[in-house]
Amino acid sequence: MQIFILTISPETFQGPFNCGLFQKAVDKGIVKVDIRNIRDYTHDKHHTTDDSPYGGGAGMVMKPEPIFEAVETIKAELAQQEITGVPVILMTPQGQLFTQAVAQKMNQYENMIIICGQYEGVDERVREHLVTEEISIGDYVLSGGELAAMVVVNAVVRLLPGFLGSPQSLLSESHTDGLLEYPQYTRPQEFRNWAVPDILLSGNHAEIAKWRENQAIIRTKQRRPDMIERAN
Ligand code: 6GU
Repeated sequence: MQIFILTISPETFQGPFNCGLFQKAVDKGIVKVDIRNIRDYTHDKHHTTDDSPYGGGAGMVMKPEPIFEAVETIKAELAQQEITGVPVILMTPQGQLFTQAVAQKMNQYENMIIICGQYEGVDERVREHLVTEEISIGDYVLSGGELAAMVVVNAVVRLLPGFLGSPQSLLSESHTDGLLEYPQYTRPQEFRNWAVPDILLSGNHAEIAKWRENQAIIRTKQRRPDMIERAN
């Protein structure tokens, strides 16, 4: 998978993409991340990426020209490798809510371009004529789309084959089947007088599976009744 990220703040991405499992995935060639500075696609002396809104009002709006030029440059590079139809995703609090189902859909993309919105937003012509999807990570406002892009990229990339040591863990984790995950325990069997549930030590795999399913349902009912309504 190849992910292009357009941002006015490329430094922000240094931490999350350069350590741990993500770095390993890059080293293994599972994912390639190409972070590009939108400023590099400006042509004025001050490398202007934003301007005040027409009609007045507070804040700044991202200008369309550098964003179009950045996306068109990447598309032209990809077209040389006969790659076309690349999704262009805008990170914005106005977008579709990002869920595990959306992560699974995006996990199928071979290539994608992610634009990190900033300030009060981006010029509407970017949404109308360049972007194919808009994504929000939740009902709150961040100062920029960068953190949201990191969240999305992490959730999508960890689903790629070869990312996780034991891919079976993807099957039982929270949100995959519309439920929260059951409680997990590891050694020691007794810690400060708190014991691991007997059933987990029984070796009876059918009973353990039943217990876990039950726990997942109880837990989801208690914490996320909204999810129970949607689960079957
Ligand atoms: Cl994608 N961007 C910003 N700026 N704020 C957000 C968001 C995105 N998703 C939730 N809040």
